[in-house]
Amino acid sequence: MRRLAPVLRQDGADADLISLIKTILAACKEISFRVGQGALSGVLGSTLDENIQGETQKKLDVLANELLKDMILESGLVMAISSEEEESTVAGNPNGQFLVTFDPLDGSSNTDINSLIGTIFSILPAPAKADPADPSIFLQPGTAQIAAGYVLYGPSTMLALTTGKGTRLYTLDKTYGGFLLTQEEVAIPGVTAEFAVNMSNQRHWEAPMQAYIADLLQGKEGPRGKNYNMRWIAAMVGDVHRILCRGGIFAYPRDLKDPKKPDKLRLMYEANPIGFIVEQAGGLCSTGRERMLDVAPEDIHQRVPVILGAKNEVNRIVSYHQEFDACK
Ligand code: FDP
Repeated sequence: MRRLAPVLRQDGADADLISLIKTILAACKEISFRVGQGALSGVLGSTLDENIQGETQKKLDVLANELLKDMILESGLVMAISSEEEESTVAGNPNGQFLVTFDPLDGSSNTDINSLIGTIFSILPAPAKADPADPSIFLQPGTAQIAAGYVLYGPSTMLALTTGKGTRLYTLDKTYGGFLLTQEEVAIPGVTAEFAVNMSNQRHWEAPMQAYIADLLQGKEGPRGKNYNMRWIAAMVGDVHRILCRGGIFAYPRDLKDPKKPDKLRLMYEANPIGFIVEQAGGLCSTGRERMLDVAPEDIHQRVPVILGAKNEVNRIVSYHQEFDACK
């Protein structure tokens, strides 16, 4: 089985990029170890604090954030980092070539139930001669990403990674201590009969999403003429991983439950890296109205609607949005 570095070299990654990816993964291996120890590691449960998003921080969120932040900044390879758990960006080496934005622990409400969680990261180019303390250096569209990945902490610890040459899956070999290539090329089938969405929000969605899901739920007797199955892990990394492994679609659409917060997922460290991984695996990622990787970011913590996975289904959801918008 092949190790990570030779695969990255074959894909044209230079030594600094490989070194940065290995640094991120060193932090992830430590997170994986702590997660694996569960209650024995003393890091389950919540802190008394809220993060910038107003969400209660889990102890593991804080630990994962500190590990990633410290190790990435110590590498000297990055100009700045941006994290879900940090209000603003954190400056690094003014001469660093890269920026890294990450969600240290996605799906953290799953930590206390021994279920899937993961770390999502995105590597962007650092603009030349920029101020490392200026958060606007991160405001680049997803198309600018140099690499993106997630590490899934499940029964095995897995890495999905792209540098723009396809999406590859690696598995952490805990005896050797490194990630080994276990799937050379991920290909998401264009057609599916499986969807993942939080149905408890159904009544709050916009009309096109309501109409699309209503059609799926009618199954064989409805306009789609086949039965659909639903799966919901409630951690985006987990749901996306299933889609990379066996297809499907995932949506966290806009909902009107709280008009001040119509979208849930974060563009820079959730939707964009996952969108890059999904596109490189032959799928699509959209807001419903725009390709995710084309969205021009306005804020490092910006939220967006997310619809991703099987090409045909994402295209169909986009067409529901177009029809709806044309009639407005
Ligand atoms: P979490 O808040 O637990 O970190 O990142 C947001 C996320 O998880 C996604 O991973 C997941 O798909 C979604 O939120 C679940 O949120 P709801 O339970 O509010 O639907």
